[in-house]
Amino acid sequence: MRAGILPELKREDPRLEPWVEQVARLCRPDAVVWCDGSPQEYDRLCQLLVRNGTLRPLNPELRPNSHLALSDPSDVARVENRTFICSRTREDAGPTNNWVDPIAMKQTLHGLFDGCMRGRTMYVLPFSMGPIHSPIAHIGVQVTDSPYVVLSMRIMTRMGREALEALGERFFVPCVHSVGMPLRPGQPDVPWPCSREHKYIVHFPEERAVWSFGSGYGGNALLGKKCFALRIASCMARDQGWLAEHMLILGVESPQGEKTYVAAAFPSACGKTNFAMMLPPRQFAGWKITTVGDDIAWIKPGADGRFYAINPETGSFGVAPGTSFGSNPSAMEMIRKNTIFTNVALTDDGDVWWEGMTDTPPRHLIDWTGQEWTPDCGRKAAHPNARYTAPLAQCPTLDPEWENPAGVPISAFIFGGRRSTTVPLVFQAFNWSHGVYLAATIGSETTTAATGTVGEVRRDPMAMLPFCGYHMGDYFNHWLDMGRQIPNPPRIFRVNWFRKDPSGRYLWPGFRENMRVLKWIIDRIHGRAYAIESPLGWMPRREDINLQDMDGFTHEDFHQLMEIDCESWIREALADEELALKLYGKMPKEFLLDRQLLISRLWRSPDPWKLAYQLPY
Ligand code: SAT
Ligand code: MN
Repeated sequence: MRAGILPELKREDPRLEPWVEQVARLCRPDAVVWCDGSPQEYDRLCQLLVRNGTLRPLNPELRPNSHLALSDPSDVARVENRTFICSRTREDAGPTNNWVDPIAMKQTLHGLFDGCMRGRTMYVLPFSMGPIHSPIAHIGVQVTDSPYVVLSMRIMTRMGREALEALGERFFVPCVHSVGMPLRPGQPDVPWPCSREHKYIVHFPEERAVWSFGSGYGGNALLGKKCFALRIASCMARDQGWLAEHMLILGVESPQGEKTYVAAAFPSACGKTNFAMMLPPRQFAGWKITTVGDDIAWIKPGADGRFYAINPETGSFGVAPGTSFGSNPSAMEMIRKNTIFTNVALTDDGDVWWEGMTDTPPRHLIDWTGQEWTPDCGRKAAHPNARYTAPLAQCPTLDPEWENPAGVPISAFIFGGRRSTTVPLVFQAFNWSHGVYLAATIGSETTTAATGTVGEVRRDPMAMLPFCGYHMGDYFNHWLDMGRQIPNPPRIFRVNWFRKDPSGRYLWPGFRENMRVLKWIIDRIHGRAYAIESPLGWMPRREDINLQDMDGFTHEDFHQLMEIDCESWIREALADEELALKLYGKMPKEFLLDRQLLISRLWRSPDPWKLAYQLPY
């Protein structure tokens, strides 16, 4: 094999320029442009993409400085089956990741990247994940031949001159991205270039490097996000004693000014953004939810023995369908301007639309595939995984501390999945290790955020199944260990907003009504709320949650929501066994014990538990 950048397992020269030169020598772009992150540069690139048809400017009156991009229909979501963790050994990647020997993968990548940027410009993007100079932040440099990715990275990260200056001669995570379609002379560029044959989203954890080929969409291409901030960062966090998590961060402010921060993990497209930006219902006058982040949290133990979290990102890459002034008014405000929309529909007056944005669809649209669309045509107007990319700074619920380099102190972790059966609305773990067990054994129905089957229950530990860059068993042990590092670890809760009754109706209204559950969580954190001991953990009774003025929500609904069906939970516990078998030697012994305890609690007659709901305390 030719000597190039890929064969080395360690970058011998830590400086940026030689690395960029090496990548350019391999990819052979027509030009190399270093991005400064300025608004002028952003405008220039927008104009370029409008000229070549990738972006369509939206009506400046309705959506100032905003654009629509329509992707290739083969490039609409993360590709988990094409995502690889190429650690030195298969054992390090673990059974939940796709592994290929790093040397073999480098050979493959070398062949793919060789000359892949011909006819294109290679952009160099230095970016900081986290406030520049924050002790929790880290710097990456992405090279890409996609100007759309440059624009998105400018919204999603602190990209450009400042990051470059902060980098100096220090460590950075190198991220190489190509859409994988070199331009041949005389051949016109296509609006959404991407390789239909070859997609490779590759991580080299020991090198802390990312190589992504063949996709221009979301987490496949904005390498600061899932590739660096989760898969590579999770390895850094394991080695350095911190946590890189798929979590939103929000603040809860009481009418008396008491401020509590929590972090919450839900799988992709399960409502993290809605929860992070929630406007409490009117029964909670004076209560305020503030947003620090809606997707990723980097968390380090502070000198005072608490966990401190930052949001490494500056933007929101949120699911558009379902977002409305009813479901998430803050997000709707956030995306009023300076936003890139991908795979949504275009209205006749040059604005955007998607399913769920309004009750009545417009009479005519151009759909996400560029075709004429009418309400009776039988097709969706927006792709179910259509996204907006918007600056978080435009979010009306933004927390004043969101850029504090020290982070915000975390008092609780909330874990959830999408489960139409079995899992109650909310319960609290008995202690840290039980909480880690509850988080590790979450099942969730799959969504359109990744390609593949939708609606299938899969184990998605800590909502990190597609994002943990190393062996899941080691990851669990790391979590257990982190709890031992600090004197008073955050409380851990599980929630499920998605339980249905036998007729398929959602039992819980969700969205802003989730404040009712969050309030109980906050009161538990501060030792103010009652709970009964259920087989699963501490659970609120009806009178422990404010359920005032919930139209149409009955006592019976609450009981169905909170019901623990022992048979189903025994089956859940058996599903843990599958995970344990997969992780064999690395499943923490604490989990095996917790499972035994769970089963022993479940095997008592279910009646006393049902009765507990009626008992006074
Ligand atoms: O990974 S993406 O950024 O494409 C979105 C998600 O799955 O959360
Ligand atoms: Mn996500």
